[in-house]
Amino acid sequence: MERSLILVKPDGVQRGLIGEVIARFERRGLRLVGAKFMQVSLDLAKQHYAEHEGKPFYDGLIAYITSAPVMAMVWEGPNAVAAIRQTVGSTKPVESAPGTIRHDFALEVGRNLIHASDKPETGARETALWFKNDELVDWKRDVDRWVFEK
Ligand code: D4T
Repeated sequence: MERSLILVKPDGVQRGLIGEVIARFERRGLRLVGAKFMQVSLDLAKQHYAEHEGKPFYDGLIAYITSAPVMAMVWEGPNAVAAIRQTVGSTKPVESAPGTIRHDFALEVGRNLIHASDKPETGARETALWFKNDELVDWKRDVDRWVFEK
């Protein structure tokens, strides 16, 4: 089953949007496998955003993600990465489709509320970076057969 790391970033936490974000993924039919409320260390922030090192927005990005607590979660489902990216919306909130999280709650790329893994391989890598194996719950829901075709 495909997995994606979701972070409700510091602005989303401060604005009281954790529940809103969780509700949207629950309604979509995705299954939660791990969650923790945490302060991001500088070391973890640098590992998470390693691909952006050297870019003009890098320092601001590290400062933003470490500025206050985040809600880190792993969600799974068939095509979870694509489904979640669709629900999240484009990186730039003003380019996000109406009805997406970033469209409905954000205006600026540097305050875009939420992170979601961009590829299935990234989902696996980011899950391993943010969560230990014993923090992830392998479980089934009674409703799974009504949401998942197989
Ligand atoms: P994240 O990784 O935060 O979910 O965002 P995306 O996956 O949608 O977008 P990304 O990796 O391209 O960018 C990571 C992060 O950098 C910020 N950013 C990005 C920025 O501040 N200015 C920029 O021009 C870009 C491209 C926002 C998200």
